[in-house]
Amino acid sequence: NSVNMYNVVFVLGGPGAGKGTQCVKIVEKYGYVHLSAGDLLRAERANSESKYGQLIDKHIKEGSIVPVAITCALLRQAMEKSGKTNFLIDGFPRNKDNLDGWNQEMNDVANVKMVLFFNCSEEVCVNRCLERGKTSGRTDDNTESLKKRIVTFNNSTKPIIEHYQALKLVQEIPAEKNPTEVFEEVQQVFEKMDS
Ligand code: UP5
Ligand code: MG
Repeated sequence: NSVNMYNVVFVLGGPGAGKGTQCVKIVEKYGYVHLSAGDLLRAERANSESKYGQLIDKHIKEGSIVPVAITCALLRQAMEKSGKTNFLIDGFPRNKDNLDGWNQEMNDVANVKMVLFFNCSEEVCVNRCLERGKTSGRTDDNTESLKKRIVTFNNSTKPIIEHYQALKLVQEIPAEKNPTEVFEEVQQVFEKMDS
């Protein structure tokens, strides 16, 4: 029987809010497995055997959202392969399609314990991504893609955060200070959670 095999913390926030940066710190201190949906999609795009490469490439450049069947399958595979039970799922679910698909596929095996929301102004988000774009090689760290990523976050992802707020699952973290200071707040949330 596999009921609630997995514990999941969703990690959300605008592009460049610091999701990935903070997840690394959480892994170091609390021993979760970090799965970035964006990283999994980029790896899938890079796999020449994949039939989804072009589709993923287009969505990433356009800042739009890949169909949930693809993303959720990548997440589930990574979860199963890890052999672990506690996961930080970074950058997912981003829209209603993601949320519905996740619930359909994962409700029986995964328990969403909390949603961390890194709250960061558009201006700071965009500046961080543009700075990173000088060296990241990411096809979406440019002004044009960033405009679209911000629109998608505001229109599609914010309602998902609100959905989880109504379920009292959201922990909102101010994300504009330096990474160490942001992590101070993150730790407070995790200490509360474990006690
Ligand atoms: N930085 C981080 N924290 C800082 C701080 N406190 N102070 C100063 N600088 C800070 O950080 C971004 C940059 O800012 C880095 O240079 C970092 O050093 C610095 P990072 O930790 O990488 O932020 P993060 O929130 O992870 O930013 P990311 O760009 O990864 O966010 P996105 O949500 O835009 O990207 P993601 O990879 O999740 O998704 C990319 C695309 O994939 C999406 O647009 C979409 O097209 C697709 N996608 C889906 O379709 N479905 C999914 O489920 C997921 C993704
Ligand atoms: Mg990231």
